[in-house]
Amino acid sequence: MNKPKIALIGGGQIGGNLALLAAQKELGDVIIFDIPQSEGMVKGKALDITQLAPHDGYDVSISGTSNWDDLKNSDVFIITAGIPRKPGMNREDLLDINLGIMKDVADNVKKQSPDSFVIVISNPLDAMVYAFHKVSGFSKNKVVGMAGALDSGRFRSFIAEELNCSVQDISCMVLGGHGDTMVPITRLATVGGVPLEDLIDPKRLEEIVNRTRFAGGEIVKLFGKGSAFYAPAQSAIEMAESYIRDKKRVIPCASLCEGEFGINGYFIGVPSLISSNGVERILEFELNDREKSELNNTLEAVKKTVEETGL
Ligand code: A3D
Repeated sequence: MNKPKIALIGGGQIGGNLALLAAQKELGDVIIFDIPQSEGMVKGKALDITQLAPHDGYDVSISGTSNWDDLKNSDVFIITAGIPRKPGMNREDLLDINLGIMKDVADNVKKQSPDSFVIVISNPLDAMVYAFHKVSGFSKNKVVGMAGALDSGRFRSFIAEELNCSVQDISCMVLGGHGDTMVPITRLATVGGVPLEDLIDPKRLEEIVNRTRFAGGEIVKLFGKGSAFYAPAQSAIEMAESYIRDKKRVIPCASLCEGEFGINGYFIGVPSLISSNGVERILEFELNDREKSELNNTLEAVKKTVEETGL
């Protein structure tokens, strides 16, 4: 049986880590693609990860290329092509450059692998995943954006730190757009089944929510150049694994809503079940008035960026 073929579009900080994590999980054979000027860099990363295999024991092939033909019949694409933020920039500042790149990538993915499952990571995320879907014409279950998985993971890690308990026992979701308007649903968060709101007082919880909203920027500021890459890579790998291994994980992802949560025609972070069919369904639930108003606010922010794409 053939191994799944995983194509990573963009072999920078996140792309390199995606390659390593995909190999270590033996999700499939990995090809890292980048622009011709960076072909040596992705071929070098592929060799380096190949030479890690004797120590770790994975049996997959890893290669680098700048030739789209090498990506023919790939099963999964994870797209990080574009530029990341610099200190002082917000994600929307990346729109013009990354939109041009995304349109080109969507055309090529469609040409090489029209049946693939596509995970978009490039920012501004909600507009980039929208653009990929529009340009490629892929069915909605085959295109998804990675953001909620990362934002929820960040929220979980801050709660674990606050309560000095295992992050494994913290369950929570962050919905909405991947920006400062994201919506951590504190009402439904639990720690080993115990409601989070019974464990942390409202004022402190609000501080943790705010830190979650600006967690990406906190890292950008510390780095001084570029944005987070370890946790974003692992978040996307969880989504790819759920598709490749039909795990049916429920992960907050930017999925195309067609009526769910009263949202129509936009990709936005909602709880999404990922199986071998792709985004098989969105799990809808009743929101309270505050959550509805926050989701509406984040939707307006997403709409504004999407409108700027002109698509
Ligand atoms: P970086 O290390 O700069 O890698 C981007 C790579 O894309 C570089 O190697 C470029 O050469 C390559 N590239 C540029 N144009 C093309 C093209 N046309 N085809 C193929 N490759 C190309 O950035 P990074 O890996 O740190 O971040 C990548 C993207 O992810 C950025 O847009 C970030 O803002 C975004 N990001 C998103 C999240 C989310 O949670 C959604 C988190 C962190 C970063």
